[in-house]
Amino acid sequence: MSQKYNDTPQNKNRFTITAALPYTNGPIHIGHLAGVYVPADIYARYLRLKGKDVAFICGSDEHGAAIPMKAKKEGVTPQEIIDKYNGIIKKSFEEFGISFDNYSRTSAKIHHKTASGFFKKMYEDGKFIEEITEQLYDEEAQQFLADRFVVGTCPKCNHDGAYGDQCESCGSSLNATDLINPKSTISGSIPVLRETKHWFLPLDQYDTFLREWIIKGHKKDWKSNVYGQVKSWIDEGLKARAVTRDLDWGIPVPVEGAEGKVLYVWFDAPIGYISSTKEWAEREGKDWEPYWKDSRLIHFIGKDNIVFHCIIFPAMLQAHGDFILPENVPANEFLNLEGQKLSTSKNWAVWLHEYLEDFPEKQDVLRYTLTANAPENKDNDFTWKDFQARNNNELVAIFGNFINRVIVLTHKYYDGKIPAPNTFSDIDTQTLQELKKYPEIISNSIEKYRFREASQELMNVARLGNKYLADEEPWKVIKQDEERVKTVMYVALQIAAGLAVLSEPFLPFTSNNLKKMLAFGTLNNIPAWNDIAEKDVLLPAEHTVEKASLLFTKVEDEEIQKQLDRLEATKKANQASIAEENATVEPQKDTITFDDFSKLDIRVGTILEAEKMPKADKLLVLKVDTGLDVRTIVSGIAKSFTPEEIVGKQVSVLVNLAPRKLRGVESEGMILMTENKDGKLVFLNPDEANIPNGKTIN
Ligand code: B3M
Ligand code: ZN
Repeated sequence: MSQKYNDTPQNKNRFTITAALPYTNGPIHIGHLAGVYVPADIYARYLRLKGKDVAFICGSDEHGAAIPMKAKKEGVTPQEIIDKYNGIIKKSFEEFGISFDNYSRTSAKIHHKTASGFFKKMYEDGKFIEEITEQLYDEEAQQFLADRFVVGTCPKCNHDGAYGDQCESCGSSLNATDLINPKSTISGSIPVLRETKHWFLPLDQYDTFLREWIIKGHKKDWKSNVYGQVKSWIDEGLKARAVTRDLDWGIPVPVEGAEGKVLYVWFDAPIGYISSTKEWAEREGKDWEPYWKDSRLIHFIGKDNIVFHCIIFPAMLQAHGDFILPENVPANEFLNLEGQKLSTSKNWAVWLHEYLEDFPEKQDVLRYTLTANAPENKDNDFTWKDFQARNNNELVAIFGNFINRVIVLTHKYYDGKIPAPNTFSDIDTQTLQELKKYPEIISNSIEKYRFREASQELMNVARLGNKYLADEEPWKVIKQDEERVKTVMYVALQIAAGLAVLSEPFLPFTSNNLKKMLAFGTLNNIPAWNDIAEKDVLLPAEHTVEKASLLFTKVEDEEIQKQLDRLEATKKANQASIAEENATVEPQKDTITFDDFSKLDIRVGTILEAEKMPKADKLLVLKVDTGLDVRTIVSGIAKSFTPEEIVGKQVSVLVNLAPRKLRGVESEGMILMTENKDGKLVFLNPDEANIPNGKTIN
């Protein structure tokens, strides 16, 4: 049966842009900025310049298990934690020019009320399943375990550190009871199962809706990384998810018989977008409702949040019934730092508040570097060398250099007063025509969420100006033909004005400085985005510009070295602590010759069958296709794997080990294994490399 849904607003000019609400359990780093906030800000600023009606919404995510955990670690109250990090995060956003219309907090009254109301409506409309189920319970800590309170092996990808609600390695959303070998992160103990009542969102009932909306609908224009993930989750089959938790930190479940229970953080957090919109509208004397009922809703997030924004929140919105669905969710991949995954716990990050201590006034340089190198379609790497190169070779040498030459010469020749042009040459006309194309070129990229491309097109505007000056050489021509120079400087100044406007979404501080230098404030008609294509004159003759000041300054090698040294020190500190952890590593065995080694015949094989050895709790009897034959191998892995989960797996097999009888079954080889941190066995398998059975390993 087809289901009605609403993702096509009447009003095409109203936009509700949300950026993921950061957890207030730590400050934010370049990965957050690159993945979510800079692209969202470019988009919002751009739309405002195009005259659209924009609500750019964010706020702190102050619930969830991570907050009380952090509080415990620091020996303070959860309230102190959220106040501290909300302050730091909010300040970082302001300092980097992220132009939210509103930055709220999920601890705000208005949010508690909105989220409670949302739950209540769904509850009253019978959208939840109320069920007593067995959940993981930590007997030592006397607490139910979900989300970050429990880790274990991901049932989908085998990653060891999966959390009770999500595996950060493969992105799957999980129920805590799905985890293999769960362990409490509070006490380290193995949880038991205990009964408790919860409210579940039956996601399986939204299968048809999600298929129609995302798969049959027009969502093929979503980024392929987003669409692909979502489609495969839907195809795998969705399960009901508990939207309440046994926890004392969060929004109380607003129904009777729910004492001691709160809303699951991923239930309340996205509703935070609505609460934040309400808070903003109230302050501005506006009506919030059109922004959630007749508006183009765009969610900017990182890839680990895709399932929540493309499946769970839309299912909630659909169940609630009053609201519009997102038009797009342009999630980014992850940013690495100098080749390694950013990590808060390993302090492998560039923290925004620290960056500004070393590079005050260079907010735009970071914004630009992160945009030019954004992890749009694949994970990407931030390196300090690239940062230096982007600054010195592009911002200083192209953008800054062009503007500086224009302003300095305008003062040198005309005391800052723009000269009236004479007849335009072909080059002049072509150059001015070229400039006119850029608003559309840049718009096209931004509207497709291709911010890297857009930032390069912006730089091409500066390149256009630079090339024009280099070709026309006003500093030489001035000696022979003063009249010609007037025209050249006039044309160059039009390009400078274009740059001032077009750079605003990307480089807001620079754009502002440049507008001041060009004395935009004293113009009768301040150029707008569309004017660059539509008007012949952006800066009229006789208009006086201010004195030149440098828009960008060089980043020296020593400054970069300082950052690299700092990271090197972090690496050393991390290695030292790993060495400590691994102090029990077995010593190396005696040296063997190559001939000794080459006696081992190790091959790739596939496990065809597996069953438990009767009356032996450690042993599995396997049938393995070695490429040479199908043989029986007895393996002591029953504690780490069930027979079902290993059938079909490719493994490394030592095939020429002398056969040996184990409990009466002859074993004709050995599967190579190792142990992970938690003592679980893992295969040394060629994993997904799709190698033919029988290939030798050497
Ligand atoms: N706080 C998760 C994150 O920072 C989460 C986003 C909420 S958006 C509604 O990854
Ligand atoms: Zn996983």
